[in-house]
Amino acid sequence: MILKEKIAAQLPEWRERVRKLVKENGDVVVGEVTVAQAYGGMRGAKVLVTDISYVDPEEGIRFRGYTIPELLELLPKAEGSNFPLSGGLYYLLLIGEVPTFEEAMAVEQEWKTRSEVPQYVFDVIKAMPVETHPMSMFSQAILALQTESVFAKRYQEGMTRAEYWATTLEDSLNLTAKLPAIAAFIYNHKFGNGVFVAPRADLDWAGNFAHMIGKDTQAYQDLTRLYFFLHSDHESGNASAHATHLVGSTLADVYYACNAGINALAGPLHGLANQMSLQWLLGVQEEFGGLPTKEQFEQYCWDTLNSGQVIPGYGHAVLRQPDPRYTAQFKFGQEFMPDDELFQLVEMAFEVIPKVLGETGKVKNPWPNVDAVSGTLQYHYGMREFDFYTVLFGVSRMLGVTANAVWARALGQPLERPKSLTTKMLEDIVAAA
Ligand code: CMX
Repeated sequence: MILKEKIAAQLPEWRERVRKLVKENGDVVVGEVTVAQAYGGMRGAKVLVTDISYVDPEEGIRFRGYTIPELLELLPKAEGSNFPLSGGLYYLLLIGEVPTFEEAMAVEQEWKTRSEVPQYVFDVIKAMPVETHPMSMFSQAILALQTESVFAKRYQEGMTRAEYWATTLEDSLNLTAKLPAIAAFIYNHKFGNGVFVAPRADLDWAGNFAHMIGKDTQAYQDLTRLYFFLHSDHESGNASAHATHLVGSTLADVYYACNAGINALAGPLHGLANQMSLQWLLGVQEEFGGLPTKEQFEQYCWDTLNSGQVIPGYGHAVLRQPDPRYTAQFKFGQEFMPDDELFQLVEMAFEVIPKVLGETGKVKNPWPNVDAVSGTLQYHYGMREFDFYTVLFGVSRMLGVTANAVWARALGQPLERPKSLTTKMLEDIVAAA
């Protein structure tokens, strides 16, 4: 298998690089931890390592050193499409090189051969009350698949440490291959007629998701390709990536680890913000019976802030410029739905909200994040079940976290175990300082 061979070839050099770095420079100080960080969600504490992506405050995400606009150019495209194959993205995340079309298709082919979802997974979903949140169904489905883990089976049989990463790669491919079909099943079961739609042999991983939920247009397939590309990874400190890494660090297999990541993504401060942003925009539209004037919109923003709420889709813990994931989706909207009134509201929001947030004097980043537009694009194509949006995010995010899981195993990243202090200890440290 192409991914296994390529990683195996890179491993000796990587292992030596990390071994040397830690052995010869293990005492070099990377950063300090302040009282505010200890009590403030570890914001900005430099304690994780990943080479798969990096978020620069000004520039946004780079996947393996490449920006989003660069990758939209460079990654191989699905047949008849201008948008990247997810298989090519996964290759890039795992191998660190932009693949050829053939290499991207080799990953797509790997996924196809592993894509069949066992019936018991669908039965688990069907056994849940129909009002269950789609994220809960998605989480349960991934957990149900744990019984398939090659890593767990081989661990029981006594595999050597050298085999950890390859069995984790097996699990990662087996799991990610099934995610579009699982997500589509949840969508059809909860919001459609409950019929299972088989994937098409001629379609790619992302395009097949669009097909399996009955949205067979080129435009929606392309939006899905873009969406699955943009949401895949955002370095290691975000909650879904970190939760996956933490659980994986116990040598729990990828299914357990990804289940934790999905549960983290289900929180409103993380993956759920996309639906809140759309709801807020629909509220504006309803209030004014369509597009407001800029003055009316500005007042609406102040009313939201004065009532103690945040403006969803704006602000970020790390970024200090418009999120390039927002910009890529914004461009998609400009090209494919310029006359959509809700999208025009998104455009107006970009002109009004940063100014308003700037005037509060406290918001560190007044610019839009990835969630400020993603729901609007889905809404345009008739995906109006807000509860489902985070599942889309989850399908994509699993590409990043599983790629990280493979490399964490390959480089022998150990059990994560930071240290906690008591409030009294912090007070004593402060007094002594
Ligand atoms: N609307 C109103 N107030 C905001 C704001 C926004 N969009 N963004 C930040 N602020 C406020 C904060 O609530 C904070 O106020 P207090 O001091 O009164 O508590 C102040 O500005 C400073 O916050 P910050 O340092 O700029 O931002 P944080 O790192 O604390 O928080 C985030 C980041 C994303 C939680 C915040 O900007 C926010 O709540 N945004 C709206 C929700 C959202 O879009 N979330 C999705 C983020 C993308 C993701 O990670 O998935």
